[in-house]
Amino acid sequence: MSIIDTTTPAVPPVGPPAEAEPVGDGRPELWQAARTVLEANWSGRHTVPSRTLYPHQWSWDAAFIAIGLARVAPDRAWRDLRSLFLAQWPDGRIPHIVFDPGIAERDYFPGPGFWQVPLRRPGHPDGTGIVQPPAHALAVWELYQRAPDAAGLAQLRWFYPRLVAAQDYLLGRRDAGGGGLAAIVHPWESGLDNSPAWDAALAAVPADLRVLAGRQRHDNRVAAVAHRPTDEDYARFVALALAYRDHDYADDALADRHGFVVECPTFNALLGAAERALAAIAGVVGADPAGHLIRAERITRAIDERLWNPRTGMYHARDVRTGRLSPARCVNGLVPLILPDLPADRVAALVTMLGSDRFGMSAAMPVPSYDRRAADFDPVRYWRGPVWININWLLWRGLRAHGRAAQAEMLRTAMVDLVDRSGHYEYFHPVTGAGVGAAAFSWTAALLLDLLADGD
Ligand code: 9WN
Repeated sequence: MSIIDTTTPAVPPVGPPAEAEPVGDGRPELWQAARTVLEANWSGRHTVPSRTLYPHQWSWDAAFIAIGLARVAPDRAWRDLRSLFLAQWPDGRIPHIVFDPGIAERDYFPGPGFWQVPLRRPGHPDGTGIVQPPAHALAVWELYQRAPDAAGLAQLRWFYPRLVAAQDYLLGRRDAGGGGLAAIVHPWESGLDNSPAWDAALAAVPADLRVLAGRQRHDNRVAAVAHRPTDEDYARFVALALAYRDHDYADDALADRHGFVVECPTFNALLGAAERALAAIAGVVGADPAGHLIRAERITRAIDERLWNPRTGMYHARDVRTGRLSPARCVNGLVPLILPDLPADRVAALVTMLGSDRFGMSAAMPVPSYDRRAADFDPVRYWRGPVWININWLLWRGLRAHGRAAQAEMLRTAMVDLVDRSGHYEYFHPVTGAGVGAAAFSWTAALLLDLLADGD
């Protein structure tokens, strides 16, 4: 079967609340506000993360959005995820952005003209040539569980081979280190784009500002300069994307020729979680779950062997080119908690780290993106300190997976309170809780629906 399919089922609106809908954990206004954000961010083809800052469809955003939409409009959620998978490459990769042809090139940089993906065909949406964390199998399984009807089963059958192809790509062509993990070739692939986790590896990439000449950053025009990556880092981002593009998005000999080849703990934890979700999906669609479970166990083992630092008591990104672990203590090193087969001593260490003064999880504040004690902790620059709801949602699921019910509930409540107080922002100041980045941000609204429904 071809993995490319251009059928477009009808698109149901989010619409008014259904009779059976949860009431939103006693906060109906917050529930309704989240629904309104998602309705406003529907472009007609897919949900955009933000109308101003991110006017196309993003890959891991689509997964988190589907998890929330599943609570109020499962048909819309399926449609949204399909829009992403229609841009899947023949080699299985899912582009990190699917472009809306109705949005002008100047309204997002780097747009389709920059990426020049050699895949254009009628009815096939344009995307980029890089990926984002593989959260989609998890979303598909969540979605089916919320609506396990005949239509849901048909969707599972449609998604299963495509999800398998995406995993095969990551575990095959992207195993640049040969240790059973997927490597990312660009910080944008991590989803935690500007994290200090990449600083050591990025230091080897020249920050040549000339690469920005004749190119206009869009982010700095709609968001505060102090919140966004510096021009030096942006020059590195652009140079890396150009280098990968100019090798035709090929993945051979990456460690020898590409400037950034890194194994991220969060990316790989989601890769392992995806295999577990695929095992569950396989069980429903009549495929064999065994291979997925074997792969899931292997990934957990590889994360533990390659990314654990016994001195810090947490996981760190590994630079495949040098073999070194990043010295930075970043939140991506705590997300492997979502893996149910993580060894008990590792779970205990990660939970201790979450509660330590470095991350300071409390009833008053979810977990920041970076070590609060680090000299370069920055409460407003993105991924270098602020609080993100998607990462905290994963940590919440991880705490639950390991029987830490009280801490999980504390984290859930802290997230709900934060958004109630400050709004559906892209991210939050880790001390004051003020909203930062884009307002009316889709995954914050979507995951809020899931968190509120869970409270019901
Ligand atoms: C680049 C859309 C995306 C998120 C990423 C976040 C940010 C893009 C950007 O926005 O990245 O992909 O322009 O900064 O870092 O996690 O998926 O919400």
